[in-house]
Amino acid sequence: MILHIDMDAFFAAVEQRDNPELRGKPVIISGRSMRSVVSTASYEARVFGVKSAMPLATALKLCPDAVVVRGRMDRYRDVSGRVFRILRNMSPLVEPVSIDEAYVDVSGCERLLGSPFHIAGTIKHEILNQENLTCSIGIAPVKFAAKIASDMNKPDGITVITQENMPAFIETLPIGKVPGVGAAALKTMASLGIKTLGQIRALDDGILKSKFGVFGARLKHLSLGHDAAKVVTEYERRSYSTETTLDEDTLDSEFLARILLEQAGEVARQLRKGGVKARIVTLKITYADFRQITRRRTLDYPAQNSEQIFEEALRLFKEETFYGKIRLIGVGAAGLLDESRPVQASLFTDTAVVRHEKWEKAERTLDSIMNKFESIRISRATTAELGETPVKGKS
Ligand code: TTP
Ligand code: MG
Repeated sequence: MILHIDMDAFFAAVEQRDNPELRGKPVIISGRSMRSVVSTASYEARVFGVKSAMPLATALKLCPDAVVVRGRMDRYRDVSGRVFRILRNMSPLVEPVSIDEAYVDVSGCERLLGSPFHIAGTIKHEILNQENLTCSIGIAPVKFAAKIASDMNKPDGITVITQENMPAFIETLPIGKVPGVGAAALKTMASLGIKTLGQIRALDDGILKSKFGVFGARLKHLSLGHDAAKVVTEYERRSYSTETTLDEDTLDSEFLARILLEQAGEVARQLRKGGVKARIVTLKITYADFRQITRRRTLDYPAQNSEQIFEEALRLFKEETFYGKIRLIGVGAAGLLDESRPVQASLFTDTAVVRHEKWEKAERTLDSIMNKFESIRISRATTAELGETPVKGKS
């Protein structure tokens, strides 16, 4: 199951928490000029119709007694960081969406932490205890439903949509609530007589495609309760890569393989420096005519050493049928995992694991030698700058 957590009236709640005088009062977070727009408002101000993105002048007409507070972004970022830490203590699969919003996949945590509903309760409890703030949580088998659910009992609510409830949820869900359906799409929906997500199911794929393009196919999936989107951690979104534009276009595979080896070493070094391992290795090639291809492979065992990355990049290289000379070649690593996250070694042959670990150890030793070497170079450069050792040419 997937949880979607969204803090209640986030900026305003932080201000009310930090300043007891603001509690129970209508508070608007905004710039002070009358031309500013409302960033958010406390629930006391929302009763009057004050909303995010509304001009401050309009908001003050609706609610003249509101206290206008200038936002403190640094403060909200700090709080957000601590809230995300609470979430990461529950499950490693946390996807931050915005400063006050995240998905957490709790599928693997139930034996340890209890039912998703129980985990949601624990999260709310922790956030209240440690930060004195409330949030709302949606629980569902898929992301889009969890996101909609978190908004259904705001503030301070938990809403669960079970697998069994999904068909009924979809049947009655107003189409405008589906993430991605904006004002324009809503108008088209109205012209087609579509009011709920459930009605999409009966719509012909051709019509969906002609009216909404690729989003049409996604809507069809959602109407069937399918959402392929996975919870993607920050690490997984990041990637490391390096590429080289060749002095001369070439098809000399031995030469290109040597470059791949060097690039694999560089990528592996970046991974170790970042404290991450990669599950995906990519190969990028630009032909002399600028046509570009990228190939990727998911590894059986997350990599952090150059041997493994080189092996995979070379394999991708060998699988490719080249139709012309190459002008640029590059290696990348994606699908990153925290290096401290244990890998289920039982899934792999022991010899492979031992071999990878040996390489990693060797390269770490090399890293530390290189680091020392770099600091020697730096200290030499500093001395040189001070004029003690005259240096000529490149070091
Ligand atoms: P939201 O989660 O959209 O709003 P909220 O947390 O204030 O209220 P709710 O209880 O409905 O979740 O946005 C989070 C923060 O992002 C919000 O506190 C202020 C900021 N924000 C803006 O600055 N401008 C905007 O237009 C919106 C929507 C949010
Ligand atoms: Mg919020």
